[in-house]
Amino acid sequence: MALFVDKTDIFIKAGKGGNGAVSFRREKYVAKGGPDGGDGGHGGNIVFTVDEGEDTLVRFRYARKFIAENGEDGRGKRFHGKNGEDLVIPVPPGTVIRDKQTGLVMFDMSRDKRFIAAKGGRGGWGNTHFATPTRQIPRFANPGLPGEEREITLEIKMLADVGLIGLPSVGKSTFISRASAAKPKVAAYHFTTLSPVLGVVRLPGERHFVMADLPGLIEGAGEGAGLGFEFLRHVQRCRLFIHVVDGAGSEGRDPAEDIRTINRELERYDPALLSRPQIIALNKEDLGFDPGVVEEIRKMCEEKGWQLFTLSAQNNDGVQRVIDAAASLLETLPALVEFEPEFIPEEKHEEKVAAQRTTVTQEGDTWFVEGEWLAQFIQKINFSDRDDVRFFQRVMREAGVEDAMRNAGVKDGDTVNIYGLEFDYVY
Ligand SMILES: Nc1nc2c(ncn2[C@@H]2O[C@H](COP(=O)(O)OP(=O)(O)OP(=O)(O)O)[C@@H](O)[C@H]2O)c(=O)[nH]1
Ligand SMILES: [Mg+2]
Repeated sequence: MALFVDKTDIFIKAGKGGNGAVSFRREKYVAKGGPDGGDGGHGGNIVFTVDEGEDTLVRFRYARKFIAENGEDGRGKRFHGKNGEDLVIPVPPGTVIRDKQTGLVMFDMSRDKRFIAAKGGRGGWGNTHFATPTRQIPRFANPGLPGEEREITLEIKMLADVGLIGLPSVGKSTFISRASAAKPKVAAYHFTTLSPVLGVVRLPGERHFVMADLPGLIEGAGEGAGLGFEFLRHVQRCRLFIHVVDGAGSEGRDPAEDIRTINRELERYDPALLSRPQIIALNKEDLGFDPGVVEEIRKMCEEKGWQLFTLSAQNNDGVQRVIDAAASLLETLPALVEFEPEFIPEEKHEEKVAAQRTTVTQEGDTWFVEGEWLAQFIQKINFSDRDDVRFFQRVMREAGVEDAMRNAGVKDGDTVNIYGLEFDYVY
């Protein structure tokens, strides 16, 4: 059996930014030139891309740590450190990336073919940035910032238009082998199919749709029984279900009850699945159906708005009618389900918690305003850009930094230093 891995946890870490350099120009006959320390390079990002040829996450079984390159430190003569290379991780189409801790969706790789899951740290500023009229000889530079890191969960949710659902041994694999070129194993025992199989169903005029044969579902699947739970995630994207039923009750079961069982499990797993359209494919007609049972199912289908077909997949009798019905129904249905990103990286929260993490202390004539977030935030601001400066002012105000300064006793005209940015305070 081919090894099938469709869910796995990995650790990703973007590169650290290089440190800014402290350096001074050396000139003939000049004791000490101006600062010329260059900036550190940015750390490499962790980037996910789609590999169309891949359909499992098996390559992540042994490789679970992904660390992108660090940025190089800046050097004298304004040399900018080299940026770290991005680390590119290809994943199969339909992979959903979640934050492991919260379980929230970070990105669905069917929305776009490229996603930066962890940003590299910014390189630190060299001391060239810190020369001010009051400080001609800045003997410090900023350190590079750490890259983002987190545990994430990768999960394949197959990109199939139609999902074949049903109890074990009802004939799902037989059906897909008639409807497409896919040739999954067919056998009389339960759980013959152990991993999802995709088949392309060809239609007239070069059209097609993608169908997925899934392992059988059983009572309790929605809560983890059997193999069903493992694979129910794959049907979440499906636009339509072909619900295969052993209409002859050949294993001594009641076909109408079987339909209810499967729907209960769908609902338990994800209530949204219950409103997905279904076509009931009453299979094994060659074994003979009880007319009373067929009548009961017909009523149930009318009530639910499901189409009903009888067929014998084994004899290839009636399969085409189910395909045709599925094809025309698909034309009326919305596109494949995509998962919205729900995860908000911490950075966006930083302004809100900023106030509690800001300290204002006086040393000599200068007020120092400090806070870990502030050290990072200030590096993102380009002080020669008016919009950036306005943004900076707004954050200082809204994050409560100005209040903190006033409360500490900073007065109009006092000298304030925020990580090397020195200025006269103006109310
Ligand atoms: N008589 C009859 N037998 C069928 C028909 N379709 C499938 N079978 C038989 O039913 C058994 C199960 O068929 P599969 O196609 O493997 O069933 P499945 O639903 O894929 O089963 P799992 O993968 O175990 O969930 C096999 O012995 C098939 O030959 C049919 O139309 N008539
Ligand atoms: Mg099967």
